[in-house]
Parts: sequence; C-alpha cells; structure tokens
Amino acid sequence: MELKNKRILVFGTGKSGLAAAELLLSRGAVPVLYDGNDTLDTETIRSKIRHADAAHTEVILGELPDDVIRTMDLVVMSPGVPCDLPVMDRIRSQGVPVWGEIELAYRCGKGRVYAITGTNGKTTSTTLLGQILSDAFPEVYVVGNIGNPYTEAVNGQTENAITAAEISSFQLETIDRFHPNASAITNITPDHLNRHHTMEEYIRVKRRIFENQTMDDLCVLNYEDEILRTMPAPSHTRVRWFSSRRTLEEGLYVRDGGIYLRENGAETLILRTDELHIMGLHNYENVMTAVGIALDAGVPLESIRRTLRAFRGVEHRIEYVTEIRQVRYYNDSKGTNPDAAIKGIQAMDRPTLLIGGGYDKESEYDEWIRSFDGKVKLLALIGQTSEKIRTAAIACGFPEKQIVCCENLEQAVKICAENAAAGDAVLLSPACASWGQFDNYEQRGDLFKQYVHALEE
Ligand code: UMA
Repeated sequence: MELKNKRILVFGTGKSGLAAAELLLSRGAVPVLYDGNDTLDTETIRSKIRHADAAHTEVILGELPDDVIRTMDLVVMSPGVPCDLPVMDRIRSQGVPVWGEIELAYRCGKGRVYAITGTNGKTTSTTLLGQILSDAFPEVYVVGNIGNPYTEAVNGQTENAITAAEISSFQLETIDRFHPNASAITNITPDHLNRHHTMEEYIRVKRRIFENQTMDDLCVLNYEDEILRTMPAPSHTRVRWFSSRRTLEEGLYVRDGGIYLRENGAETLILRTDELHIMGLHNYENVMTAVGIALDAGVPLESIRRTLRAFRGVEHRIEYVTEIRQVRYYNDSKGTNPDAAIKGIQAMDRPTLLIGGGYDKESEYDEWIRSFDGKVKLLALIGQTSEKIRTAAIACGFPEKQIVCCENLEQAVKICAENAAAGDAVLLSPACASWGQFDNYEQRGDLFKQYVHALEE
C-alpha cells in the first residue's frame, strides 16, 4: 500500500503509536492519533513526536466517532490494544484494513528479518541474537517487544539491514504479510489469557510467526516444550528443533556439558556450557534459540562462539557480574516475586549464598525456599520481609544458623563475600519488590553490582 497522503488512524499513543506516527509522517501519510484514555493531554502527545509536522497532527481521545472511522484508509494498532474492543468491530464493519505496528514496520523496512516469540525467554534470546548479529554484521537493529518499537528503526535501514525482533502474541495478532527469514518459538505456557481468552487462541496466535514463511526460511522450535512438540510442525518451512534434555537426530541439543549441533549426521560442538556466563537449562534453551537462527543467518561459528563466551545475560536477570577470589556474583534483582526467584536459584549449579527479601507484597515464600534444593549455604535477608522469610524458612526446615538478617544490601553483600568459599556463587534474587529500600529493581541491581565491584578493591 502506498502510504503517501493516506489518512491513517494510529490506535494507542504509547511508544509504538508515537513511533508509528513518526514513520507515517516521514512517508508523507496523514496520521490521526487516537487513544481511548481521555485523561491524556493532546499537546503532550504531539510534543513527543519528533517530526516537523507533529504540531498539526490530529489527536482524538476518548470515543472514536464513526464519521472519523469512515475517512480512514488504514488503522495501525498498538500491541496493548485488544482486537475485540467494540470500536474494532465498528472499524472492521467499515471495511478499513487493520495492521499492527509490526506489519507497518515490516512493510516499510528493508533487509533481512529474524523474529523470536515465546512465553518466556524471548527477551534474552533476542538480546543474544542481536549481539551475535551485531558482532558479525555492520547494520543490525534489535527491536519489538523488547522495548524499542520496530517502526522506530526502519527509516535508517538499507538493503543490508538485519533486524532481530522480539515479537509478542499481542503483536502477532495483527500481522498480515510479516515474513521473517527465520523465526523461533522458545516455548508456550499459559499466559495473557485475559487477552486471548483460550489457550487454543494463544497458541494459534503464536504460530502466526511462521505463517508466511517458505522453504527458503527457517523456524526454530523447542523440542522440550510439550505444546510445540505435539502440535503439527510447520510443513511449508524448514524446521530446526533444539532440546535441553535429549540428543536429537537433527538439531541443537545439550549433552554432557556441551551444546551440540547435529546436521546431516555430523555432530559439531558449539561450545561447552561452562564457557557461558549465563546458567540454567532455560538459558541453554535461549542460547540454542539464538544460535539456531544465527547459523542460518550465516554467522561464522567462531564468531558465534566469541559472542556466547562474552554474553553476560540481560541486565538484572540472573546477570553475571564478576568473579572475585573464585566466587561468582550474579544479579537477579528482577526476581521480584517467588516464581521468578525460583528460576534464579534453579539456575545456580554450585553452593550459593543467597540475598533475599524486600517489600512485602504478601507473597508466600515456602515454594521458593523448597526450591533451594540444598544449594543455599547462607540466606542473607534484607528489608521489610526479612522476619517473614526467616520464619517461613525455619518452618520449611532450612537451618536457622544459615540465616542472617542484614541491615541493608551493602552489609548483605559483605557478609556473603566473607562467608563464601572458592567455587561458590553469591546471588541477589530477592523474591520481593524493591520498594521501601530502592526506587525500583534496576536501582537495586545497580547498587548490588556497585557493592560487588567495591570488593575487588
Ligand atoms: N490503549 C487504548 N485502548 C486500550 C488499551 C490501550 O487506547 O484498550 C492505549 C493506552 O491508553 C496507551 C496506549 O494504548 O496510551 C499504550 O499502548 P501499548 O499498551 O501498546 O504500549 P506501548 O507503549 O506502545 O508498548 C508496546 C508494548 N506493550 C504491550 O504490549 C502492552 C511493549 O511491551 C513494547 O515494548 C512496546 O510496544 C514496543 O514494541 C511491553 C509488554 O508488557 C514490555 N509486553 C507484553 C509482555 O512482554 O508480556 C506483551
């Protein structure tokens, strides 16, 4: 569709809507910004669009009149806007085409596109893929659900552009021709059911990531995900499976402390897992997702290996900080609830001194404590929930003498460092929000890293 002079309704004035409006203005289209939230300020919205014509852009808040809909050539949706709102029925009944922000970006962009979706692990996999590609090619864009709207990237793209996109189920709902050269689904477990209503619908939407692919393309899938393994595999594109638990006849897998690729009967060691800073089976799955795509993108194996060895994970998520006197330090400040913190401790493969506690969200801690699995040699507690976690830990049979309540994070880091032996890990994975002691989990994680680096002096 030629966009010049077209009237295009941009639904949602968050990051995606603003970036879409900017792109449309730059292509000579006439965007009309619409947001259901009538408490927003029209001038503030306009001021956030970086284009000379932004000041004249029409902004509609609250109800969207039918006579406005009738004048539209296209609607571009922000991912957070559900497709089954009554206003969407009115838009569709007028015959106005609907694209997601991803579709708009894809149609305006250039070069090759690699896209990753999945319930968990898509941010880490996309970040890693983006790093592998950036270390090998000059023009790489990392976009999408990760926090950088895809539409923001496309104006600078040349034919050599390579886009690594994290794509959510919300974004897949409104694709049309979006056609990645390689795609991946990390896993599918129940999530966002308030939006998609049923698991069947959530799965259907996730599968859309490969719907436009052909035999020239590739789809990377997780063999250990029950849903992915048992659903009909796509037959119109090549599939590369990966497994963190078993040896496959073809594909990527973890065996005896190594990540391997087997293709045409020949097995190649990608690298040993102890060469990675990121730990845990779920992270090896993230590595295989990224490697599965990177190999297809033509990145030389030696370059992939170099990036993997240097990759420290996504900031604040089981992030490797440093090693001091043979003790490894990990920042999992994003472990803001017991479920997330379980992943943190499960990822440790060595005796661990664990820093937990913080703001009380009235969580239960028993399941988290039971997941320690004999690995935690010291539990250093901070914040409002210290006493509650201490009591829960003792009730779960965790030895009282291995618990220490600390005054603050700085003291907790020092106590852990003093008690750690060569070969141990110190992990900040609080199972609680940061509020009360810190502004947010990012600040908590940054301070943790600062206190850890101070130990090096
Ligand atoms: N709005 C309406 N009507 C509605 C719902 C929302 O008008 O019924 C308006 C809101 O008033 C608001 C705007 O839409 O002004 C917000 O749009 P948005 O929710 O799409 O937010 P963006 O800022 O554009 O951010 C979106 C993604 N947000 C969601 O999918 C909810 C971001 O993912 C993404 O990083 C960004 O685009 C860039 O691509 C966030 C997310 O939470 C991180 N994603 C979910 C997840 O990871 O679980 C899917």
